[in-house]
Amino acid sequence: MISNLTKNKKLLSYVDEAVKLCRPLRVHWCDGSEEEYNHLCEELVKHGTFTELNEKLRPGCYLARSHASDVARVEDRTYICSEKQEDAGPTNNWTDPVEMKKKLKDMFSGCMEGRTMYVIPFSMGPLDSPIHKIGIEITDSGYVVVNMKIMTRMGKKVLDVLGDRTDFIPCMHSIGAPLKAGQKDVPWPCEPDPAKKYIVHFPDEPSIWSYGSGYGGNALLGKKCLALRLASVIARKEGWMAEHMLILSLTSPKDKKYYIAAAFPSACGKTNLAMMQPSLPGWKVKCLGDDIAWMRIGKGGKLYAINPETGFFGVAPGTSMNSNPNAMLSLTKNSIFTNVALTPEGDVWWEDMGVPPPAKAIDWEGKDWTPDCGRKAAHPNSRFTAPAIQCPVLDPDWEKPEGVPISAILVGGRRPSTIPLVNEAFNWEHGVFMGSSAGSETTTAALGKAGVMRRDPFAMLPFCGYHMGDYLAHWLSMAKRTDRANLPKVYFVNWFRKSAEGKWLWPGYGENSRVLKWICDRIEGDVKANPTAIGNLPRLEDFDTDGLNLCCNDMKQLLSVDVEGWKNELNDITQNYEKFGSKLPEALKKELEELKSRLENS
Ligand code: SAT
Ligand code: MN
Repeated sequence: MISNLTKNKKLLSYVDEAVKLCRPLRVHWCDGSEEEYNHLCEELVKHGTFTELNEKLRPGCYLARSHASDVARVEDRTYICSEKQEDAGPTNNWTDPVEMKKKLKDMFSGCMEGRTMYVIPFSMGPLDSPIHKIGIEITDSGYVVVNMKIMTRMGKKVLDVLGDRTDFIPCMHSIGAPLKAGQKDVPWPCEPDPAKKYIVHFPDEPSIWSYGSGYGGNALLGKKCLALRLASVIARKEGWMAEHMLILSLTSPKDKKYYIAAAFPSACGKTNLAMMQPSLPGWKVKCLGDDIAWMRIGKGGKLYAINPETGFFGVAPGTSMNSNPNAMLSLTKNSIFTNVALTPEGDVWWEDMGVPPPAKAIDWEGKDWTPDCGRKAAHPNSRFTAPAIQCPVLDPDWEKPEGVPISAILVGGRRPSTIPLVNEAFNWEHGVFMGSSAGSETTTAALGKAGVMRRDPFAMLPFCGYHMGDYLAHWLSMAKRTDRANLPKVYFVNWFRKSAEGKWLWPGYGENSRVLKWICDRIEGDVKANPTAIGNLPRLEDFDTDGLNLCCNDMKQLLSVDVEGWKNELNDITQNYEKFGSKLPEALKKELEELKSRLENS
């Protein structure tokens, strides 16, 4: 193999091996240029994968419709193939790595026949950051290339930084649909049989092999596979953290700036919070990232965070000028839409976009749609891919190589009952306990049943590349790496509480700035809290409800301890903890016992 972009021997021989195995028609090394991006988009239009949107309404934008079987992450087809099963732990699928590699090699054999193999050099993290990681994704999907161009630093500049280094992470991806001579192609080729899709991680190598899907986190391998599953394993070894968190900055009317990271499961509003427009006068939010935070102890012993990505892969339905104006403004141009509806004017539309539905449209499956047809126009997990630099509230420090110092960590999920609006941990260990017991109703971001409550520690259940018990121990160990006073304060938040009648109790979105304000007041030591059995809750008099149309009773319900609900919660947490067996850290057992006795005495 020769390439005019690199002389890296290990890389050239990796690509050689891949060519021998996958037998593509041709090989294209991605240089990451605008011309390349535009050319690939044109090819995708010709091929029928992309529809170009109206140049006046959505310049530089394209719509893709996936195959109906390929619409979300496939958690039950996702594997962590560590040498020892114990290292993958009870929350990950595991198969012996030798056996799995053999199976994958069989599947990848000839899998790119009739197709182009793209070689995508990419970096997670700014190339001048000490913790960037370089991956080489080999894929037969042009759609993946153009999405990777938005979501990562990609192309020649990455190879220049890589030079002769051998520490790149090989990421093999195929849609699993070889084209025989004369065979007619389809707009979204993939392996339609869910049982033949494989998203596999070999943390000991490390490497990634993904087969059969072209959608989101299954196929854009820098994101969940590298920046979370593999990075979490590397981070543990190297003493830092790879987390499923947004990063935002908040500036108070006194002009003091705070950086906050927040972990919520997929499709629970990370993008909305990350770019929120505060309803409180004088407060400003800026966005540094909406999905992933890499955090390590830095200057002065504080925890610093970087966003390893360069774009947003956000859920479209529900995104509107009301819920997230800054996301709407980020996706006005140069964006890719997947599985939303197409209007007769050549624009996109989705449910709860804040504009009336078009009289007719083409839905995400390419079928004619009218508002009364009884079907959704956009798939519930339809997405936009938008460049971060288009976000009107992007924080100027978002690419700082050393990251930004985090003052507070939020953990949350969709919890219609029991869990208060905001609850401050007593200390780091209690914060880790809160994160470890986080739960949320499942969403359509992963295939499977939506709306079922599941425990999702720190929103990392689908993304932790090793034993969850060891992961929680790693969180606890951060307290030994720096002075405790340097660690962020931890808060559990829940915007999704419902009344007995099933109505949302909290308006959410921009009003969440009221919660952030209380958190800043706590960081400053300006307000006292109400110490309860479950944590420090806001006193009603300290919580800013000015101009908020909420009845006092709702507020009380949002900020009080539901003792009966918490007793059930305890049982469920206890059951979930049993999974971790002897790997459950003693400190968390102790937290659980202490919570139990505090509740009994309350
Ligand atoms: O994994 S995806 O990138 O498809 C989205 C998510 O689940 O957060
Ligand atoms: Mn996510």
